[in-house]
Amino acid sequence: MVRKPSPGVTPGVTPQLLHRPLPEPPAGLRQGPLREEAWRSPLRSERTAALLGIWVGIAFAVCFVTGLISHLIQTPPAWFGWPSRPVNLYRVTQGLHVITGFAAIPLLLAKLWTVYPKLFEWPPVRSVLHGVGRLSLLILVGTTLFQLVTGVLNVARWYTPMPFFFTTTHYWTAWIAIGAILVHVGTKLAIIRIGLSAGQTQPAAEPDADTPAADADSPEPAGLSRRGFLTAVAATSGAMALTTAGQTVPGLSAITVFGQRDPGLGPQGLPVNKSAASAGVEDTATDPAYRLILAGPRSSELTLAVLRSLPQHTVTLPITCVEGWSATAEWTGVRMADLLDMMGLPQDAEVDVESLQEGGLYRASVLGPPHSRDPLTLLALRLNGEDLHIDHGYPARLIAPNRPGVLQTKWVTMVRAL
Ligand SMILES: Nc1nc2c(c(=O)[nH]1)N[C@H]1C(S)=C(S)[C@@H](COP(=O)(O)O)O[C@H]1N2
Ligand SMILES: [Mo]
Repeated sequence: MVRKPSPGVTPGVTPQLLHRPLPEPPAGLRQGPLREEAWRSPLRSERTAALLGIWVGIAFAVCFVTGLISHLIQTPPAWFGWPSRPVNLYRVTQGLHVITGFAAIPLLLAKLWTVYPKLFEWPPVRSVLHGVGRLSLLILVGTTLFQLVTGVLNVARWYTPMPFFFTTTHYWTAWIAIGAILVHVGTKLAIIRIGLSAGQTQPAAEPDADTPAADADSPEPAGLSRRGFLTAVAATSGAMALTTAGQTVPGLSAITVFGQRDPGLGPQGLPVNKSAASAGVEDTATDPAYRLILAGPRSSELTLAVLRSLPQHTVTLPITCVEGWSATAEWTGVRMADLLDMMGLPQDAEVDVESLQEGGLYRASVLGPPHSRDPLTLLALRLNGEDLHIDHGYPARLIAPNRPGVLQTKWVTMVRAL
């Protein structure tokens, strides 16, 4: 569509250049997939594309928001606060993140299948503007596929194909992807509206009926109907969601295929991501010389025996890994608020909780309000009625409500005022 210039305004040179039709390439090139009649599957209707687009768009929106929440919790800017209750909130947001991500895979693939003949559009480039539009689709397709592939690789803990730091890359690519999605939806609004109304204008949209189908662009196919196709895609997506959810939704673990952890499997009935051996803390964690160092206005060093003699509290809290698995357990230990008291710190102090681990991204975590003062936040010594297994952080680990697993520091040896 060429816009009429408003009176008195000379249209700029640039818009003219952008819209000017380019010469058609030689017709002899119109071979194979570029032939006029090469793509005729009536399943690829505008309505199918619009509906799949809406579904995959919803999945990506949920993924984006929940991913952003997880990112903000882990690297909180000054304006951001995350509550310590409800204790399962992060479990829900991060569970949704991973489940909708997996559910989006068949949706995105189906969507790409319905539109990929457009790759072979003729002429390939009609104008400069058309060319830019086509290039922008590369960004859309590239980033959305990239997010799903890297997300799955991270859940599978397979880092070989990712020669970059997953977390940062996945985060920034999400912004590009969501931007590309918004631009795409903006440019397609008119087509989406037509595609969606096409199905509503004709009442007899029964796929098996003899009457021609509702879509304007092509007749109902003899084989798989459009409704059948959409049902199959939705069912596949639902199956992906259900077989992923078992790592966090109790009762679904029997049908888990894509979850990497079974919430009930592992020492003391709880999965382990980082073992004591891989963290290099087997010797220091079992050393009788172990001390918990409290470094604040009042500093002290506590032996394990002293820690055990302090008032003990038992809480039921989940470990919720950013990778989507979660499992609830019963933890017993010393309240962090009591330790802050001993250190001479106010209830809303911010502290660094450091482990015996010498390197590694998750060797320490910052604990601030409201989690630091929450009575459910413990330096746990026991798990499900036994001393902590060494892989769960013996002799002492942090457990706080509504907090990502990466911030539940194991093998804690120091609480330091910040
Ligand atoms: N010191 C230390 N603590 C750590 C980690 C780590 O790598 N080092 N990993 C964290 C991650 S990613 C998770 S999900 C939880 C898992 O706790 P669990 O092994 O007891 O289930 O521990 C957290 N605590
Ligand atoms: Mo984790």
